[in-house]
Amino acid sequence: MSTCRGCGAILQTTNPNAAGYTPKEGSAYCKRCFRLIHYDDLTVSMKTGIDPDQVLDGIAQLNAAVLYVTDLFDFESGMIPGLSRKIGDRDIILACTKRDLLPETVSHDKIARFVFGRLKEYGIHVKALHLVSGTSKEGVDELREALHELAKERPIVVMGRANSGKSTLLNALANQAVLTSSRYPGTTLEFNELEIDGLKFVDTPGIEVQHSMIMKVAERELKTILPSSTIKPTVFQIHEDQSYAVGGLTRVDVRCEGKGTVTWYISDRLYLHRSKAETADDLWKKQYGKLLVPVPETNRTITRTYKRNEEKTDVVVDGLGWCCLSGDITTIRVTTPEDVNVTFRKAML
Ligand SMILES: Nc1nc2c(ncn2[C@@H]2O[C@H](COP(=O)(O)OP(=O)(O)OP(=O)(O)O)[C@@H](O)[C@H]2O)c(=O)[nH]1
Ligand SMILES: [Mg+2]
Repeated sequence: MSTCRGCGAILQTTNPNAAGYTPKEGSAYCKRCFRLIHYDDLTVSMKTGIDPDQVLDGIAQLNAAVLYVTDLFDFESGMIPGLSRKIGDRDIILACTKRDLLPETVSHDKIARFVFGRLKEYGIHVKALHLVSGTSKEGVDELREALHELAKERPIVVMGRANSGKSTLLNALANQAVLTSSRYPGTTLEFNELEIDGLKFVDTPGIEVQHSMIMKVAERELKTILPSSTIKPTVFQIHEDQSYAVGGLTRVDVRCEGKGTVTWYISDRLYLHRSKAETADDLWKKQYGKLLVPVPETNRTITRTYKRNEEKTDVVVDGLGWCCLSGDITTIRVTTPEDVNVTFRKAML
């Protein structure tokens, strides 16, 4: 049985609503990939339904070297629990992709130091780290060389969270758009082999981004929340308590006992509203869903409070971005939809 070149699904001509459907026998791509590639139109959503354990177990069963792909913008989402347990003994190269989304002025060394620090905390060991971009092709030639050295007659399996940029990176390595990529998580549906310069690669379905803002908004809003060009940080110098609303998706209230700086790293298509702490509740109540859009698909929220020490701290909301806090900001309250991960970390940039 043949499979779709774009997503790996088994091609079939009987069920238009299921994966792999094509109206024409002998097609190279399924209808879903065809619509995604040519019209950016998602006919069948697979943001849930791909079993992460099955994917990890499938990867573990291959006698392969591993290209682990994480997204530098959504870095915390990319750290996969159980990864060391299941494939920790493999030869792993980590490709941190979407380098083009971070300001060019930030040095590679600084980012690499950050990444190695986080890997240590998560207990993940890799042979090498490459900072790359599948869209601008930065770092791709060096990665290709490293993969040739790593492979030693074995295939290379490409793994990572959904939407991290695996298929885009493989297309960049191949110098042609063979695989389907899209902003909708769950684009690649099955293990999908392809050969590049004599090396055998296996593209895999992304591990579901369960606790991310991506899962809490309607698919049409992904265009708003996912950045597509270099992030321009928005900087606020503050002297009093303040509140920030990212549309109706997240609210961050900060207590400032002197002078502080709040720098936001989010998509420039998102509406960021700053207000004084006293007026923030009223604003949220009156403007939620009006001025403060987009809103999540759920009304259930959770608020976390964090006491900051001296370190420059990032408050990261999976799938949305982060804000960096420094100076005399002492307490931070973060409100997000329930079940979205929030991480307080030493500043990345
Ligand atoms: N700016 C930027 N966007 C990227 C880069 N790589 C991927 N993207 C975008 O990220 C989104 C996801 O890319 P995919 O290649 O489909 O990601 P994937 O990891 O294969 O996703 P699944 O198949 O769902 O697991 C798409 O909108 C890509 O255009 C990159 O290096 N830079
Ligand atoms: Mg893919």
